[in-house]
Amino acid sequence: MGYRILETDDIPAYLRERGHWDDPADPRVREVSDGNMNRVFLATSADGTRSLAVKQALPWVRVAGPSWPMNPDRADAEARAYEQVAKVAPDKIPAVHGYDPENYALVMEDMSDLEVLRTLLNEGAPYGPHTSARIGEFVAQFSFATSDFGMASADRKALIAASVSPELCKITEDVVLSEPYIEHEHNHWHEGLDDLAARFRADTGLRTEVADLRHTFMTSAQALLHGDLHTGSIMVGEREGAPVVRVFDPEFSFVGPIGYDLGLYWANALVSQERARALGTLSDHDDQLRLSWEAFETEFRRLWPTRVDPFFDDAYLDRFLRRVWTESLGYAGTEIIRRIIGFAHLTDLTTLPDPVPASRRALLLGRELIVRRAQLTTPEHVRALL
Ligand code: SR1
Ligand code: MG
Repeated sequence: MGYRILETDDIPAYLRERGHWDDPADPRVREVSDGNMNRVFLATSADGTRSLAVKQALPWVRVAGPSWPMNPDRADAEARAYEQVAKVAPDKIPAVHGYDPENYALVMEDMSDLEVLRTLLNEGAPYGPHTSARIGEFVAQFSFATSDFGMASADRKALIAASVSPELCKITEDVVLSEPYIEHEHNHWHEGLDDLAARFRADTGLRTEVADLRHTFMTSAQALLHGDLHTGSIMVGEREGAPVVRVFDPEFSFVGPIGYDLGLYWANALVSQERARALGTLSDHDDQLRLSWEAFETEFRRLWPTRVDPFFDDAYLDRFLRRVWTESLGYAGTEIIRRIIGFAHLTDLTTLPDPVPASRRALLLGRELIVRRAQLTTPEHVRALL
């Protein structure tokens, strides 16, 4: 039949065709698309006991429309990432019931009983003790398993080849890792930031550091990444009295530098902290970088003895983790900056009564993280910057 773009009314028949719905009554369907790229529908039985999510990649960037075409095969990358995570951290992603490569559509667990982490934080909620630790573990488990420490060399080469994702990587290379530092039509910012935006574009030292991070992003095939691990890609809540943390939306997945995943999480946590500071609602924000890094490092070290290639010795592990830490800081800086003077801004800041003071602080922090990443060797050093 070929690729067809699903509308709300198509979902009941689609779910039946794909063998996901055999109740006599059709589900009720509503579109809940929220991210920049795709459409998401929730299909629920009349009595509310059964519910599924259908996510489809459109042949364009959803928020831009057909004027920004985008290959829908990014859904293949998402399905592949879920498949890999399911082997090592199934408790940290939604259950995937099926992938339809012809229509670039995933049928997944409905997580609407959980909340998007960014939404909760924006409402003033604290992180609590579990969220950042689970995220650090997630990155460690996923990245170790898909690195040369967790996979045999030939299998890794096959994974790298299968996971090449030129269009989505190009988005990141452009909107995160170059456009904010040049004149570009995608860039926009609050007029109160005119001077800083101009200063960043003229800052050749900053630009060279971003070029270094960009080149690392393009060439460092450390592990399969989520690729867009911001707080809008994380859901949190409680089920049967236990905390639940689920990472979703890995469509930007490819084999790249592990620090890109940690860095995106840190950037979004730091921006959220600036929001809380502006509103006087600071709680446990200050500790999230440390909690996620310590959980990442602890889990990576726990997995280290299982490595497939013992030539990588313990001293190399220390060196490797140091590199991941430093690159994570740099990527955190680039993510903060692009979210304020580039494309795709964050509601954390845009919904503040006056976004300018918090945005200025965040921009300057982002710059420090990039240019001083080699000197900032502990979470305490980063805390001191704040
Ligand atoms: C054109 S897409 C802009 C951003 O949305 C996604 O969530 C990624 O963060 C991307 O950079
Ligand atoms: Mg997304």
